[in-house]
Amino acid sequence: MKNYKKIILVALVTIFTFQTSSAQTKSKAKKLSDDARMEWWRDSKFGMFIHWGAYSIIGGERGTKIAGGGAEWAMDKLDYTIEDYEKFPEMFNPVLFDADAWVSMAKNAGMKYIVITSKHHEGFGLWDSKVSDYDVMDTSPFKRDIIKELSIACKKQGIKFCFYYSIVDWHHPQAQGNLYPNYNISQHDDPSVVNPEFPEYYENYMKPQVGELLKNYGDIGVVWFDGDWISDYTTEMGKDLYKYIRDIQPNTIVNNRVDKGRTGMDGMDNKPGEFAGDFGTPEQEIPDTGIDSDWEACMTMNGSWGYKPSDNKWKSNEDLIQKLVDIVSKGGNFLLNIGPDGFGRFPSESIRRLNAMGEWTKKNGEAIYGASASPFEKPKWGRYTKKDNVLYAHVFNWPKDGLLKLHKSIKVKKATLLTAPKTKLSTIATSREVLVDVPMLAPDTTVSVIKIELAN
Ligand code: FHN
Repeated sequence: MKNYKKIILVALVTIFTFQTSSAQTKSKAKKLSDDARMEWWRDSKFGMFIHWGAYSIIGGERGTKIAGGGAEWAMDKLDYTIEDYEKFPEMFNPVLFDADAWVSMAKNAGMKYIVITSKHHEGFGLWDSKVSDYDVMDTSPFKRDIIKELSIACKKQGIKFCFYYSIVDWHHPQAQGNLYPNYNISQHDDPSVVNPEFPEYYENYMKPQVGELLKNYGDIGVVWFDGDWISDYTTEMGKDLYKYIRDIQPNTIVNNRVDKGRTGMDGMDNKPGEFAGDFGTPEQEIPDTGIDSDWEACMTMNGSWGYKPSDNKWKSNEDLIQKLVDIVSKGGNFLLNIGPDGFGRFPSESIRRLNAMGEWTKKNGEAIYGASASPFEKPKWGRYTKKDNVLYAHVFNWPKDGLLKLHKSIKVKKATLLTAPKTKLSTIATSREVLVDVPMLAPDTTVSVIKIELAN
């Protein structure tokens, strides 16, 4: 009997130890230098943003009304009361969700990381939160931890898993919940429109939720905050949060919206002073020139982050590929969005674009991944990227006369088409430019890449 008790005790201790060490891991990873920590992200260049939540059921429509802009703002734009809106999380049951399929679509497109909205402004969480019942496990019939499934699928397929978290919370009574619905974006910067209880939401809800996401789902590549613009949120909170995250996972990268360094909705920090955050976040825009710090442009494929079937303004494949090249030539990363529907499906228009980008990146990835910004101003015909002693000319407008004009200071050792390395292209240096003799027809109808090995 004594032995029997001992066996049970040992078994219980073992189970408990295993559970706490596997589920509640505080990373034991060695703290890397900032450059080493940022390396994978700087080299990756291309990631997938996923906006998914209860708003994905709504699709931006209510009766005859269609929400202007992003459909993930349905709660606000379509004037739902909190009580009415709660019905959507209560029916969120995306039975077609397949984490492995999502991750392989990102991977095939050439994306190296995925950032999913763990909680958007609506306040509904896609993971099993112990801090709240307003999540997929407690409120929804789905009862599958989406963050867990996606983080496992990412790990399996070698894609970095990252999460977005909204500071804004229209559902929580200590955040915007008690001001809602008479609270709109124009008031977000107004210091008189704050919830005096917001510090309690920050300390007892938001911070612990971010902690759960960092402790229970393995290595987190990036923590991507949003909603920093509300005046309830302070720079002291931002700095505290950044430290809290790095204490749990020392090598995680955090976007600049963790703090208050940007003016309004500007992408880059531009206020005087020191602010936490590792990279800037231009949204729906690409800066005109390179920027001397880390940045990532996030963008939608149509005009909405969340699923919105009425929005048919899809960017073309060519436009998206050229945007990727433009961003890389200016030293940035491209975070391209998908808004899956309420069943868990990617819109077919998005899948087509992912496939086209995959075809291009498979052939031309050498000129993208790990490449640095162009050392030259952008040429009329396209963009340059650079890697060690190699310059890549990304040609958007193929020269009609078969002569590509390179910057005059370029000293060419060898020029080839990236996709046909055996075809050597001849070059002639004149006093005004270097001419490359290229085939009359563009090898790629979107962007053709010429690889130029530089003479020392
Ligand atoms: O309001 C959000 C919006 O819905 C979306 O999530 C984007 C993505 O960067 N961020 C906010 C606006 O800046």
